[in-house]
Amino acid sequence: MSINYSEKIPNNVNLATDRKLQRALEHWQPRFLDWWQEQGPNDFAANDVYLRTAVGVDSQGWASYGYVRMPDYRWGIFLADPIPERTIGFGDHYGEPVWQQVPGELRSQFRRIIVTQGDTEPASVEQQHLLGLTCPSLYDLRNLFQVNVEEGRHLWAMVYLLHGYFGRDGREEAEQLLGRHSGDADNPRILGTFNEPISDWLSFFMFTYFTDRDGKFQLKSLAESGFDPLARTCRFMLTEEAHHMFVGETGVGRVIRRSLEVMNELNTEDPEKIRAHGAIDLATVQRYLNFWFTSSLDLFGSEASSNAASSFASGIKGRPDETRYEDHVCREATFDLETPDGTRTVGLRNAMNEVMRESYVKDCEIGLKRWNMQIKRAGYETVLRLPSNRFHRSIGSWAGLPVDPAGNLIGQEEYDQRIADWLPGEGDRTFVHSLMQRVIEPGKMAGWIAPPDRGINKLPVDYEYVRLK
Ligand code: BYC
Repeated sequence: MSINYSEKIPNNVNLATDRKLQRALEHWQPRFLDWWQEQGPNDFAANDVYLRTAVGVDSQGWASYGYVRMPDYRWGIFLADPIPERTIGFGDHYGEPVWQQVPGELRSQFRRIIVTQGDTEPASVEQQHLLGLTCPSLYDLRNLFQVNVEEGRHLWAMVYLLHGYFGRDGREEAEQLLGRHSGDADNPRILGTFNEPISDWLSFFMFTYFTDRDGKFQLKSLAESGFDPLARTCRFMLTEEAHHMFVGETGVGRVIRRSLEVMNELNTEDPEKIRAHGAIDLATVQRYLNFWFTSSLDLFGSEASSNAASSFASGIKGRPDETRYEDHVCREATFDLETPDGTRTVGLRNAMNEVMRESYVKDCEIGLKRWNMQIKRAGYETVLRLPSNRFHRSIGSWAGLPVDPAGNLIGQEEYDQRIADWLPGEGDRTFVHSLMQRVIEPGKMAGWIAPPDRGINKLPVDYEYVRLK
């Protein structure tokens, strides 16, 4: 289905044929733009940015590139093409035709999940609100803005579903998506990680590596949904999401490469000397990694969850890549959970959050292997590690317990003494912030990060990706 760009809201859902929905969304559009102006990267509203915009929903050639001022970006509603005669792939309704409307009895559960998904999108734009002011290069500045405008579009994707399928309740929820704010003491975003500040670029790269990857897994599981418009929306969002994780993986990789260059140059592994030379030592990289990885683990919810069981049973949310499993009903199967009180056997349906978390952890390891290879090739023995999924948790049975990164339960006193070795502390943040000086000459990089291997869309690295003048 092609995208119609002649309408106020670009779309491939035949919006013009549903006047009521079109009016409701056109009413929401100026509110979105007001929110973007207040909470988005507004210092750059007048600048041309080299951005990609979706022009189709095929995996091949789906985007076009060109200079756009961000407030003029064509945020729209794009669903992947329907799969003919698609059936529900899991749970109690396995094999039945997918739903084109939300079944009445599942309305509030679907709404809750769509609102939770929708809430993360503007939250991340709010978290990154000021990062543009300290960009390490024009290339990175452009990538930040690309991520921001696409998170804005993902908000549109969820708002379309709320307006189109949930009546007045949906419209009210869509308003509230612009009313909650990341880190707001009175009206925060729903999930923990999305209230954490992202005020430096190392955090941004960790966030796009680890937290956007939670997005990948949650979207994959919703792409399995029995509610077909949700499944199709998420399938297309995944196409855009891949670049966000690329920004994270290459961003962290470039920070490491620069540290290794400085280590070689000075012939030292001493963090103080590396810092004094303006690069980020690997121990600090590990602490930032520990923070964002564990915070992102919380985003999967509790290990044993009746919500997860009921979402799976009723066809709302499957497992990522559901087809790779043999049993799609999972009525009898069980799962052994390691809890602080020992092994606990629960029904597999109740353990779906943990099943997803396990797949997520495996996927996280891929980038670590690449980063560690870089370190090894440079001749160093340091190995970056994902901490245990029991460490530094705020959700689930390990929440709030004094566990070390290897997963051992230790005394609270020892934990408090050693936590500064494991998570970024005040000193780390002050140091990392001190490096965040803006570099805007095309092709130049801040001293704490190596240049990327290549530019965007086959352009050179020194292309003027953002016109600041
Ligand atoms: N923080 O039974 P439980 C993305 C709540 S990222 C705070 O343990 P359940 C993106 C939970 O909501 C992907 N609260 O788990 C990335 C529930 O509250 P209610 C986002 C939490 O229900 C980067 C209660 O605890 N998408 O797209 O299975 C940039 C009991 O929950 C947290 C989704 O998450 C937490 N970490 O929930 C931009 C998909 N964890 O309802 C974008 C939609 C749990 O009792 N969400 N709670 O008040 C879901 O599928 C599910 O709601 C959860 C797990 C994955 C969150």
